[in-house]
Amino acid sequence: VHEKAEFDVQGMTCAACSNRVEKKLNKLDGVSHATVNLALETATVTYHPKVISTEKMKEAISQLGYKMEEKE
Ligand code: 9UX
Repeated sequence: VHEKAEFDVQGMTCAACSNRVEKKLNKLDGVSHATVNLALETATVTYHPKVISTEKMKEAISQLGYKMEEKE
């Protein structure tokens, strides 16, 4: 079963940034689909919660130099 998470992403200033974040999220095991909106500074991720946690996603993105926080 898929779950959907929405995040605020800080630090993206151009389209290459948002592409980088989007590609990284899509490469993670357990992520089925991720989209990043540069203008809104958001990421929407559909994932398998038994395979990956939102914590792991945040870690992966912080390694790229962006800050990602889950929306409530
Ligand atoms: Mo664009 Mo993002 O030149 O780090 S790729 S600002």
